[in-house]
Amino acid sequence: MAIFNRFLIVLAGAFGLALMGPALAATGDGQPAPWQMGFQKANTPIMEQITSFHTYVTIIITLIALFVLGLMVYVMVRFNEKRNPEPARTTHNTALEIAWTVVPILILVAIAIPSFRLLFAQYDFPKADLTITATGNQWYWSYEYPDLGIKFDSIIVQDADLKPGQPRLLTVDHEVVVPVGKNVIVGLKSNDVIHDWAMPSFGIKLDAVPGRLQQTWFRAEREGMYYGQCSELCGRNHAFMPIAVHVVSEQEFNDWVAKTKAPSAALDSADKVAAAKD
Ligand SMILES: [Cu+2]
Repeated sequence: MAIFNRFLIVLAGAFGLALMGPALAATGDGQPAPWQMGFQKANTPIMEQITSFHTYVTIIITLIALFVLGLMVYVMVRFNEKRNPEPARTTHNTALEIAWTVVPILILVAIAIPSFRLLFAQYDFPKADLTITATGNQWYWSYEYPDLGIKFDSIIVQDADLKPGQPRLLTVDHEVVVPVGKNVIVGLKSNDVIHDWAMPSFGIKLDAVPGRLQQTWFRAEREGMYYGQCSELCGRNHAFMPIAVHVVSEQEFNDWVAKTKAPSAALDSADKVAAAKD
């Protein structure tokens, strides 16, 4: 019995951790933090919805698991061979059979409704304030602001060249710059193999498929640097084509556009592209 009790304590601890983990672990804003267990802090309405849906489903899963565990413990204790040497021969119980069919259906409906609401919200594109195109290449991203005439490649900064405060494997030479609180439509393409434009704090993870234009959108709520990574195995340097989005005020964004469009500031990164390909 002592072993059994210990088993119960471990199980209860695991469930407790699973529930409390996301709340306890320090989560990074815009980038992962050491020992982080939950999601990164949401910076878009969609990611907020994803986070609360995740919490909701985790609670349902935990209650079901605890309920089944309780039933199993009860059966093992109450109806084991020693306590119950003469097993009953009961079969069929209409009320019970209806209950264990209807209750799971209700649980699934309770999960399906917020799940579809989230899915529709992700595909319900708001009116665009800004459109950008991200193109996956082996192994870097290139970006285009078609309405602003801006185009550049975004290439990882090697460890030796990092400035203080710049995260390793996530920092790029030219970030995507977007204004805060604006609806940004992202068009996604690929020049070679399947890549994936994933931004955890924006709630975006979308494949960039050759020969096909994919679309998603986000509206960042806070300024700052936000990082993601290519999330589709795309070859040898898959881990070295990070995504960095700099969310700035509208004024700063306009300044950046003016500066970037100036011919003298042409973002010539042919050498770095060559380096990224090696
Ligand atoms: Cu990739």
